[in-house]
Amino acid sequence: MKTEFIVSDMTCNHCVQTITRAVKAIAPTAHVDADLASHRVTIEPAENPAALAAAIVDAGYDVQTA
Ligand SMILES: [Cu+2]
Repeated sequence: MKTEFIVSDMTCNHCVQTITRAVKAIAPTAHVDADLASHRVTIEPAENPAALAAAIVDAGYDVQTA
């Protein structure tokens, strides 16, 4: 299963790295695609989307379900 979030305050490559690291911390084998232009973060597979969203929030970002 794939999940997509909109992270509107993901504005630079540092944000991308921080968010990718936060996701990988709880889903080490997931593929994370973070697109700055659309602010869209795609995670696949995403077995626990709520936990992934919480990890991104904990990293300091605002998460909306895409
Ligand atoms: Cu940034």
